[in-house]
Amino acid sequence: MKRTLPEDCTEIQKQSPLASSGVYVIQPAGGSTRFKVYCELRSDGGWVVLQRRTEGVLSFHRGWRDYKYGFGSMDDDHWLGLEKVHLLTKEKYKKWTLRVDLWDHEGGAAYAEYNNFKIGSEATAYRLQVGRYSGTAGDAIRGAYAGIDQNGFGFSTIDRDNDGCSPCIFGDIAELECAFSEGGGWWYSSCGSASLNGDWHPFGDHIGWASGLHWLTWKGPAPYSLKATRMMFKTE
Ligand SMILES: [Ca+2]
Repeated sequence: MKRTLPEDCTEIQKQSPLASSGVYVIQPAGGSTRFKVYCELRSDGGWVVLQRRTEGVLSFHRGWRDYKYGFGSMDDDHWLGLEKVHLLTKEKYKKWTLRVDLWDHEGGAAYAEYNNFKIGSEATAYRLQVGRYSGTAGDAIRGAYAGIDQNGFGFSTIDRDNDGCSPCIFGDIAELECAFSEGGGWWYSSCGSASLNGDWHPFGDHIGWASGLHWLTWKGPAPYSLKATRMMFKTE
């Protein structure tokens, strides 16, 4: 008999309620692709980790291919890969919640959750879709002011520009590519208020960098680079 793999981290938790967080192999519904994910198994569900930052050793200053397929190691800092998130969230019969956890350098923490989370195919530049916001960090994806909504935007990297700036004007600065100034890859929309894949900065050197880990509806307006971040998603 062919062994069937769990479709996601929620199913792992359902099959083994005592299972602990760690690296598991899953196979998204309706496909034959299987891959490793880090499952954060908690009382509020089984979460697939998309992104984790805790230090500066692993560079996030990378191109399209790395953001597509993922990089880093699953049980440490990493980026799961947009193609895998697409394969999981394209399933018609499931709905997903995205959770973003943020930690500052002073011992504080905040989070943002979005229902109806989905990532489009590569043909849409892995377009971001999020629904209703809830949480304590503010809705930085929709932005601290109008015109910078990242919901519905494609992904940009240093070698793939989908940021809507041609150029964008910020004061006396003309910005052509958000991925160059803010770093890493993100669903930049006229750059915007959220950017968690830039350069990691240690305590004491964490204020003022355009390239830092930003969630400006929680820490702003002066660019504050967060100590740690985690993005993860689970079925609703
Ligand atoms: Ca541009």
